[in-house]
Amino acid sequence: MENIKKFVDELDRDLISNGMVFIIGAGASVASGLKTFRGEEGHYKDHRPEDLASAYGFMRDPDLVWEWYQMRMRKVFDAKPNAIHNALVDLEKHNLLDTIITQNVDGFHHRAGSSLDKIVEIHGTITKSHCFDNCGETIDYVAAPDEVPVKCKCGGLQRPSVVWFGETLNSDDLIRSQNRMMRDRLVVTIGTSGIVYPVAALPFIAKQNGATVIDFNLEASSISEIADLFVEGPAEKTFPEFAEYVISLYQ
Ligand code: BV8
Ligand code: ZN
Repeated sequence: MENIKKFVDELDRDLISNGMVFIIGAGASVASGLKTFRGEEGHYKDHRPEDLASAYGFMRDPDLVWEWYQMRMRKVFDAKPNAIHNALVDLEKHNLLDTIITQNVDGFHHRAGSSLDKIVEIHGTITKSHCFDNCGETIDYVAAPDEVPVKCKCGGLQRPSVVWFGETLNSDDLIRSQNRMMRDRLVVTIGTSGIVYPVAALPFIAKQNGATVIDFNLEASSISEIADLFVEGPAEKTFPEFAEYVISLYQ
């Protein structure tokens, strides 16, 4: 904690009062009981990402893919946001949060109380599905579907409203995120391995543009190597301490 306090004390105060930008990865939901993608316990342990999180994999085996999402939806709806999500809500309440760019599809930020207009679900959400053949039919879920694959009214199949590998991200989301990777910003990454593009490029763009980057992660990654401060440890412990200290200085 001392390293965090010293770093924050020496920061240009505008960086925080301008509103911080957060880039969130699967590690931020571990404390809620969700798995990461690439850890030893990770989702991708038994399958390649392309087999599960891709349109090709879905077309080849919609049952396998829907069973995977059904299992994840059950965990998401049974789980709840954790201290990281709650600390972000506090920072927003103190006008110290500009944007949450989350790669997570669990919807925890909104459930914790973050305002929708502050959240960019840049890889979509597991709480919705839409027609694989784009007939326009969509479904909002409050629980995991009992029957999978989920059939669509048009006779086709529904698919989870997430961004799969090989699919482009929503361009507005991407432009909005890239526009914040600027010198007048403090960019904070929490629990992401920095492997999946184009989101993985954001912290590097931030550094190139003169922004300040803090990385919260259990272990070093390509992001921690370029970060101005790397806070090693479980972010559900370290990040709330950071948020509390920042709020104590700026409230
Ligand atoms: C695209 C939604 C244009 C679905 C996901 C070769 C080189 C470069 C890029 C590519 C390439 N080949 C293909 C690509 C592009 C590809 C890509 O980046 N592949 C990677 C694997 C190399 N990207 C795409 O396809 C993207 N689209 O580029 O379109 C295009 C089109 C065609 C062809 C080429 C390009 C779309 C990417 C989006 C994919 N969808 N998810 C779903 O969730 O089911 S990605 C998936 O990974 C999740 O969204 C996840 O959030 C995301 C990133 O992973 P992380 O969040 O970082 O999670 P991870 O498990 O990796 O790491 C967890 C971290 O937490 C670890 O560092 C761990 O140490 C830490 N941690 C754990 N516990 C804690 C903790 N930290 C703190 N506290 C703890 N307690
Ligand atoms: Zn349909």
